[in-house]
Amino acid sequence: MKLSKKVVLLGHFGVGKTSLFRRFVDNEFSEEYKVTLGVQIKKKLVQLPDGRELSMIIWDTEGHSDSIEDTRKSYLLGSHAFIYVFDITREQTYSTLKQDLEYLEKHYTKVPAKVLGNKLDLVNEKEITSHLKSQNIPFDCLTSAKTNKNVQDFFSDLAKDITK
Ligand SMILES: Nc1nc2c(ncn2[C@@H]2O[C@H](COP(=O)(O)OP(=O)(O)OP(=O)(O)O)[C@@H](O)[C@H]2O)c(=O)[nH]1
Ligand SMILES: [Mg+2]
Repeated sequence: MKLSKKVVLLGHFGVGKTSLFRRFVDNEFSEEYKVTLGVQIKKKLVQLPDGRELSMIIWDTEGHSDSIEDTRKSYLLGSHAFIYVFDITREQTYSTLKQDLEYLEKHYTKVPAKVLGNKLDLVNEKEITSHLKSQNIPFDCLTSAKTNKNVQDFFSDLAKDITK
């Protein structure tokens, strides 16, 4: 049977959701900022280490400015994983992180949520890591959609996680 999973990119405006999506699916990047309206969906075939092939259906949603509760429920329903993206250069984009994760956990109990800090090319990795830790900001990975740093590894690990 065909293995297929829905993965949803979430997070504040301009954090790089679309850029990560384009980098992973098409290996492209643009400096130009075009706000996403609604959602765009693309499929990416991922080869798993055990030989199976996963059809990852990735939903790139429009950003939210306040709380994640503003996100349409239809984007979230039926998901197998959430990727919560924030911009490590803008504190405001992770100011609601903990409440947002609690909201997802409460309403989508069985769906894992991974937290990604993006735009790693703009900061010093050691400094930002200790800053986030000192603020108790939980994150799974730091990436740069621009340089491609950690992007492929992040999605490969996610693919393994959701097909265990
Ligand atoms: N330097 C740098 N810029 C980035 C990176 N990722 C995205 N950007 C830039 O940040 C801006 C916003 O990126 P988008 O990918 O459109 O952000 P988004 O989260 O999809 O925004 P919305 O759709 O409005 O929610 C664009 O100008 C991108 O070029 C990154 O890793 N490094
Ligand atoms: Mg977007």
